[in-house]
Amino acid sequence: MDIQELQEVCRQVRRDIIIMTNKAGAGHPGGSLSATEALVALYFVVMKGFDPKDDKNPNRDRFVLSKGHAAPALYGTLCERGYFGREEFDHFRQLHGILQGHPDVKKCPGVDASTGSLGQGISIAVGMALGAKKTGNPCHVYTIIGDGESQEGLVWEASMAAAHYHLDNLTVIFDHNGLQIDGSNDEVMSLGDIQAKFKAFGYDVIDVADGNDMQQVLDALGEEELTAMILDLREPYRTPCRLVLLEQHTMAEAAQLCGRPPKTVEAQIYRAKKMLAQQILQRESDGKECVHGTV
Ligand SMILES: Cc1ncc(C[n+]2csc(CCOP(=O)(O)OP(=O)(O)O)c2C)c(N)n1
Ligand SMILES: [Mg+2]
Repeated sequence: MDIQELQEVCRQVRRDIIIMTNKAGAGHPGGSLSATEALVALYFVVMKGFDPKDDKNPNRDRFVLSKGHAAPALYGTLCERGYFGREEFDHFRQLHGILQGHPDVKKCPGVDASTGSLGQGISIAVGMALGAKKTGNPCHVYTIIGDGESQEGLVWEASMAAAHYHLDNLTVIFDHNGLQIDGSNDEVMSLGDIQAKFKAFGYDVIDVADGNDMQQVLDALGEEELTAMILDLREPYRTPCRLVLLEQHTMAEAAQLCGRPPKTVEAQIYRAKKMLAQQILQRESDGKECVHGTV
């Protein structure tokens, strides 16, 4: 598949994320959209041995979505990869559907681990990688964690174990979108120098300047020594824009879409507008082009 085809798959996954979460009136569109390129790169290019018709191949690579609330992005990718049909999206987050709010290994084809409790997915991935090493299984284990998720102590316990057992068959992808449910990382609990922290825990780190750029994501995942990859998604205009777009809904609808009380959503939109205004001013003072209202 060439880069244009992969980008087209990403566009389709993005459409599906929006349609799924809108129809269900719940879910996490933001964290799903930010992880789209990483997931499509993994399932269409990087991971070996994935085949919807032969899901039980013991030597195939493994994937754990540690930030399990980004399930819509995983579902969109698995559908594009042929694990199930698009009609399943109609039952997203419904009782007895295969596409639960968080990935369920017993219900959804192609899912390798049930996740959703932040911090646990990376721990499962470490266990899988350790098990593979001990049994001589050549598979590689990939996991995506969120930046808010890294505030969980479990992430660092798992990382310490990964270093102790020399798990060079594990790659942690860190989705650094700068936001979590209650605001920006900096407002909730600032992460400090996250690259230095991963390095101190023994990872070989690559910082990807734009985690929504398919070529950059593929280049980083192609590196031999890679054990941790930081997807930087905090480029101005991305996330605030999405939040402000929610204003097109009534506050009750917007709150339902975010899965948060109206007051919290209102506060986030207010903050997003402030960020956007600052970014527009900054862009103008840097002499960069800026189209008001459509950024
Ligand atoms: C242990 C645990 N605590 C709280 C939650 C509720 N929760 C779901 S998503 C989320 C924010 C996660 O932020 P981040 O990891 O940055 O995700 P992203 O920005 O990618 O959506 C929280 C607190 C949870 N799922 N698990
Ligand atoms: Mg985040």
